[in-house]
Amino acid sequence: MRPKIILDCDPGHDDAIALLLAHGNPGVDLVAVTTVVGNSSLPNVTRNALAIATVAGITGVPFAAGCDRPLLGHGETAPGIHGESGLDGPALPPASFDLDGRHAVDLIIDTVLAADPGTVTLVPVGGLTNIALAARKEPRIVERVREVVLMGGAYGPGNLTPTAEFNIAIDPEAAQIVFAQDWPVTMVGLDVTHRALADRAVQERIAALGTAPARFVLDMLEFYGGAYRDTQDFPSPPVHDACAVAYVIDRAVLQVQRAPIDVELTGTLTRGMTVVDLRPFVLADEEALTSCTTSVATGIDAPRLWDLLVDALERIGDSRP
Ligand code: PIR
Ligand code: CA
Repeated sequence: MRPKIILDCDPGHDDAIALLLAHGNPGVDLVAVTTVVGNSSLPNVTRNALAIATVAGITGVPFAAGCDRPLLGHGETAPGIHGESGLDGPALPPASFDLDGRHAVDLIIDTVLAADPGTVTLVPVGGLTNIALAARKEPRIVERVREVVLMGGAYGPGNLTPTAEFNIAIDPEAAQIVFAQDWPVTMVGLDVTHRALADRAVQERIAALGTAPARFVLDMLEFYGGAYRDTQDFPSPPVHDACAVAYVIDRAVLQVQRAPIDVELTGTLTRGMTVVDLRPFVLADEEALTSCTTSVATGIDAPRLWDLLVDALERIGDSRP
């Protein structure tokens, strides 16, 4: 059975690449796209999502806007990495279809309840506000969802703070709710996403496709790669969110370890940190671990990720007339 994916995103350059991968890969069925404040304001990330849909020729998939702020506090955006628009670099075409009239939380709930149990995978790649609210508003989705594969967190260094990754830190309460639900959650964190960088060889493969969507990706990588070089000293940019989608397509992309995960809410230096219990005696207790619903990615096969991305772009082709 081809997994159905709901992509909950805040595009965002790597979100855009995740969306293109989910659309272009024939092994997964993209059934809804929802947006949440994060890399930029909700209006910006929603406009960006629709622009990407236009570029890639995505039709017949509902897109809905969600929360414009976190559960608590004011949140934070990332103009230093993604620009003021949230997707600086490429020219953004106007939307070619209307948003779904529902709030993202309702679109998520309706989509999960309408599908057969165990068929819908949630792929949150921004703050977890929409997903947490969906679980609270309609708890029956928790047992119906096949699994949650989220990009966020880290057991090593963070990126927003020394200990916290952006997607978790912008709404830690929501993240704690999502990790605590009784559904399988896989955390695809910076520990692996920082090990797959879209270097020159990858960019040359994309350039060789010669299509409009491929050029759009190159324009994105040029801006985003420059920002990563200037602000974080990266030689080439990571494409965080695409790693989560790739894992739904192909388990072999990531090495994953079952482990207890919780989110720090109160630490003065550690709010938003994902605390992953990797103590050897915990991991050795196989019986206790079987009732653990959380898993963490610890390794990545980057060449496999790039093959999937190039293949998806090739299949998308020149989708616009
Ligand atoms: C990436 C992001 C936010 C801030 C920085 N510095 C880099 C976004 C990406 O879209 C990804 O989902 C996650 N948050 C990585 O932290
Ligand atoms: Ca994102």
